[in-house]
Amino acid sequence: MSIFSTGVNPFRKTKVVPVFYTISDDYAKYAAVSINSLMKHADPRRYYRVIIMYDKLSLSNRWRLRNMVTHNCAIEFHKMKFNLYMQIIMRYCATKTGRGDFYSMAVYYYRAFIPRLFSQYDKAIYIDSDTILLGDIGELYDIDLGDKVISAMPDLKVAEIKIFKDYVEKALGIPYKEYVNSGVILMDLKKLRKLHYISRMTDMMKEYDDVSLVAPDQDYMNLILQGKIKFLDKNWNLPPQKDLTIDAKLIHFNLGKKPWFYDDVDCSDLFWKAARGTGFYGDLMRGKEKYSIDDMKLEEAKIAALLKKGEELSKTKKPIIEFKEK
Ligand SMILES: [Mn+2]
Repeated sequence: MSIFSTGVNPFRKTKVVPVFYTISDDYAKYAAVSINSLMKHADPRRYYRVIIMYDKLSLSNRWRLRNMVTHNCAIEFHKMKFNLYMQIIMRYCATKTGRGDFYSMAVYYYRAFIPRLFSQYDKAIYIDSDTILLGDIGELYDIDLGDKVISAMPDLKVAEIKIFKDYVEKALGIPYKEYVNSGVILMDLKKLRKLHYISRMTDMMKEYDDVSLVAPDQDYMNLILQGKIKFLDKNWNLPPQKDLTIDAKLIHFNLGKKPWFYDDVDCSDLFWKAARGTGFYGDLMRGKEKYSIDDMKLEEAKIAALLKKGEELSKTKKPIIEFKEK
């Protein structure tokens, strides 16, 4: 328990809902907005634990995040330790180009450590920082996984973009409707521990070290857990849109224009509303003002590079990655 941990005694409440975020300094402000929206929709009868996994997070960012604590929502920090698994991940990321720069790439893998590092929990939620809650996350936690290991939503970008669809089906050998997005995950940690999830992932990273995938962390998750995933209701991982129904629970600003940089993004009003009172509002405004044409071009180039990579890799006759059940 660090000095940043706080909140009421969890034993007085019947249900503790652990929610994990994985960030570095550049994403602290977006995570703060998501956490604020989570707290705004929290059920006063429940107790929540937001656990932030990080490697590089300044003291000032930790203080500002920690100050958001409420009577039934604790904020805790977990600094990633350098171990054998991390070593494999860092080495892997160092030689790849992809979804971000080197450090933010390693951050994508932290979620895979949750089962192993948090043995006190049998069930947990992971959510991306580019999200906004419109409903009580406790309801997501209550979903019964049955005999499945995780619950996640089939990836809409894959269904929508033909290159990604071909990539998933041909290069990974997964029917596109079964390929899920790793931005919102309900995890059965007991079952993931039994599967030795993190070792399976790092084993594959070692074996396929010479292949540069489109979304390696998410691809490996899908390969390892294929057939073990309960498909999550779409309301828990919705793309930004104009007409939201009463059932909308979570907006995910996935792989597209981010509301913190652009004006013409659906649901950006919800984002800025949730940004108020986080202690990061000024930072977010300044970030938006500073966002330049060059930044825009860089972002577009990154997406173009992903598409190009997907196109190249889907030319294969048989899947380039194969997961062997042990
Ligand atoms: Mn995301």
